Amino acid sequence: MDILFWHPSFDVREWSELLARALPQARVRVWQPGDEGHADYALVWQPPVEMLQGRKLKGVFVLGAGVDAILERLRAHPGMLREDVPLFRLEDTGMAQQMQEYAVSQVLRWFRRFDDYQALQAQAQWQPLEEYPRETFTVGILGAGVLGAKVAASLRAWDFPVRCWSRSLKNYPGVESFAGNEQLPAFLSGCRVLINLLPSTPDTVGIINTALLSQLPQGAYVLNVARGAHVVVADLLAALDCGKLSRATLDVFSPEPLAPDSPLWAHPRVAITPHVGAVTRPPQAVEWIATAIGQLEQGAQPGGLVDRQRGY
Ligand code: NDP
Ligand code: OXD
Repeated sequence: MDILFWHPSFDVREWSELLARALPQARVRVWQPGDEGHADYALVWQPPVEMLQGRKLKGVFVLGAGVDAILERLRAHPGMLREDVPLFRLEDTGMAQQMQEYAVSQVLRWFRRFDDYQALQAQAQWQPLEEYPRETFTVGILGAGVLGAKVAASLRAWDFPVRCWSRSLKNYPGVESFAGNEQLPAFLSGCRVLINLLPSTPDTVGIINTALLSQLPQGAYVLNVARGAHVVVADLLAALDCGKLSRATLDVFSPEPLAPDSPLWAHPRVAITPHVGAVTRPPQAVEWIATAIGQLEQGAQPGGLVDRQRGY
């Protein structure tokens, strides 16, 4: 079995060793320009167009949860990947726990007003602030898939009211579910905190804009850990500056890295992390891919199949 590998920054040695252990029958090679040799599978992140073009592969595995980058490239170069080659993405493989850590720590920081206390400390002010009632500190999650569902469960464990919004209705314990554009206003009107965990698709690009933000309660908080393309930055800044939003925490940007002259860097009520919400963990990812390849070889259908039309 021949596996092609391409990633702009991953440690190829580590991945090759893990793959050799998990799939001893596989020969793994890093794709080089001009390589048109036989391959059964490809493991990729933002691959060059020529790497996959025309190849009759049994499967392509994207080495992350989001497939927006490869699908955008595919829209620009329709011949880049044959229609009959199944495209898979990673489901969880250790990312859900990281997202839970990020979301819970951020929500608790806002709920306990630690940023406000930090500002008071800078002025040497001893001033207890009014507490936020937990029962109205509702957290709403845009996107209720693999990561959104786990983040919702972790916030429920802290007894916050939690709601989610997705395309189809969900039945997650203790979580209020809203679905479709018609239920978006009702969902938003109760979100003291809005967490974005949607995939970036033609339907969701720019969704966090003035029209959406204006439907949140006054003084809401926004956490974007999905994709930068979801946020209209000028609209977010306007909502912060007029007091509609209390604070925003952003992990993802368009483009990345965030430009040094972006007004987001210095904004006193914006917190920034460099796309570290949940990183791919090689051992778990390889285990998951090896299992999926085993299933494909047996004629079974593994999870993580991407619907190219839907965009996720
Ligand atoms: P999933 O595909 O499992 O979940 C996507 C969710 O979004 C589903 O609930 C889906 O609804 C919903 N959705 C999609 N389109 C729409 C729409 N038009 N309207 C309403 N709901 C919609 O993805 P994951 O949970 O695995 O990952 C989510 C995203 O998180 C990734 O696409 C990636 O961009 C981002 N990410 C960011 C990382 C970081 O480090 N910051 C790391 C990993 C991922 P339904 O269930 O009804 O289909
Ligand atoms: C991903 C990411 O999609 O790292 O996996 O953002």
